[in-house]
Amino acid sequence: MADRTFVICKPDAVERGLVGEIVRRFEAKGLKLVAAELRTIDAETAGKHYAEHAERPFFGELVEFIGRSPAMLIVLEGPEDTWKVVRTMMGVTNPRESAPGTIRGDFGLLIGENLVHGSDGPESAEREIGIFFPGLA
Ligand code: IDP
Ligand code: MG
Repeated sequence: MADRTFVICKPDAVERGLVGEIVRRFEAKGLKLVAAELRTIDAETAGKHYAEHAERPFFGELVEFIGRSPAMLIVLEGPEDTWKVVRTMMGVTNPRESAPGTIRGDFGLLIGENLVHGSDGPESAEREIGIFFPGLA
C-alpha cells in the first residue's frame, strides 16, 4: 500500500536555489510527488506544525525562520516507510554532523538553516499533511 510523508524545502533551500536538486534526489530514489506548492508559512500555521517545540528556547527563531520567505511544501509517496526513507536522505538535524551524501550533509552548515523538514513518523506525516494540504484525504 502506498505510504505518504510530508516534506518542506525550507526558505533557505528556496533562497539558495536548491529545491530542484532536493526534489531531484527524492524522484531519483523512486518517490512520487503527490503535491507541491510554494507558499509562505504564516506564524499560526508554523506554530501548529512545530507545536512539539513550543517550549524550546529556539521556538521563536524557528517560527520566524520558517516564514521568512516562501517554502516548497511537498507530499511524497512510496511503497512503505516513506517518512523513514526521506529522513535517511535528509541526514541528522545538525548539518555539521550530517553524513556526506545526505541533503543536510552535502549543503548545510547551520542547525537553524538545515534546508529540509521531513515528518518523523507515520502519525506526524498524517498530522502535517492535514495541516498543509487539508484537501488531500
Ligand atoms: P528535525 O528537523 O531533524 O526533525 P527537530 O528536533 O524536530 O529536528 O527540530 C526542528 C527544527 O528546529 C530543526 O530542523 C532545526 O531547524 C531547528 N532546531 C533544532 N534544534 C535547534 C537548536 O538547538 N537551535 C536552533 N534551531 C534548532
Ligand atoms: Mg522534527
